[in-house]
Amino acid sequence: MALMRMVAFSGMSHAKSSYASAFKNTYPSSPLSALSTVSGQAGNLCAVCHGTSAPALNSYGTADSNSGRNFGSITTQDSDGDTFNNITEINAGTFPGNPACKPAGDATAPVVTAFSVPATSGSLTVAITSFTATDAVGVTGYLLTEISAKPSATGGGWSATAPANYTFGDAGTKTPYAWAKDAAGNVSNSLSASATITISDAAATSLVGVFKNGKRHLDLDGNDT
Ligand SMILES: [Ca+2]
Ligand SMILES: [Ca+2]
Ligand SMILES: [Ca+2]
Repeated sequence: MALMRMVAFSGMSHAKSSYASAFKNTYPSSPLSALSTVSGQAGNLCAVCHGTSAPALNSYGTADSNSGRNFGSITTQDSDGDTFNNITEINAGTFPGNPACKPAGDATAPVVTAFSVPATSGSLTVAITSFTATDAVGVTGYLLTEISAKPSATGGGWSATAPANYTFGDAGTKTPYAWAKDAAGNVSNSLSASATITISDAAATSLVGVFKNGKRHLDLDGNDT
C-alpha cells in the first residue's frame, strides 16, 4: 500500500473520467470511491485501473477492459492474484489491480456456540449431543480435549467436522472442552460439559470348577458333564 501511494502518475489526464464516474456510481460505498480524481495525485482513483506506469492498465483495468467495462462481470475474479477477489477488495478499499495492496487477514477467532454431552454414560464412548461453532470467515476445525488449556491450531486431533462422539480412557466424572479454529489459525475459547461415566462390572472375575476323581464335572458354561 505504501509503495503504491508513493507512485504518482499523470492518471486522469490519460484515463477517461467517465470510467471513474462509472466506478463511483457502481460502488458508492467503497472507500476507493472517496479517493481523489485529481490528475497526478498518488493513490488516486485512477490507480484502481492503472498501474505504476500509467497510462498502462493494471491487471484489474485489463480485466475490466476485456469485459467491455462491465464491472459487475468481474467481481468474483481475483485480477491481481493476491487471493482476494475484486469485490472483496473494492468493499475493503484496497486496490484490485495491485497485489501488494490487499485486505488484512482474518484476525477474529471462531465462537463455539453450543456444546453438550449426556450427563451420564454407561460407556467410555460418549455421544456428543451438540457441538456447533461460527466464524465470520469460516470454521475449519473442531477439537475436543480433556484439559482447559487452549490447544494449538497446528496440533493434532482437529477434525473438519464436529465429532459425533468421544472416547475417554477410563470411567469417572469427565469434563470435555470443545474448541473451534479458522483457516487463519485463530482458536476459539472453549465451552465445556460434564459427563459421569459408570461401567457396570457384570462379568465374572473368577471361575469355579467342580472336580471328582480328577475330572471336572462342569464345563465353562456351567453344564454337567
Ligand atoms: Ca485481488
Ligand atoms: Ca489487491
Ligand atoms: Ca475468523
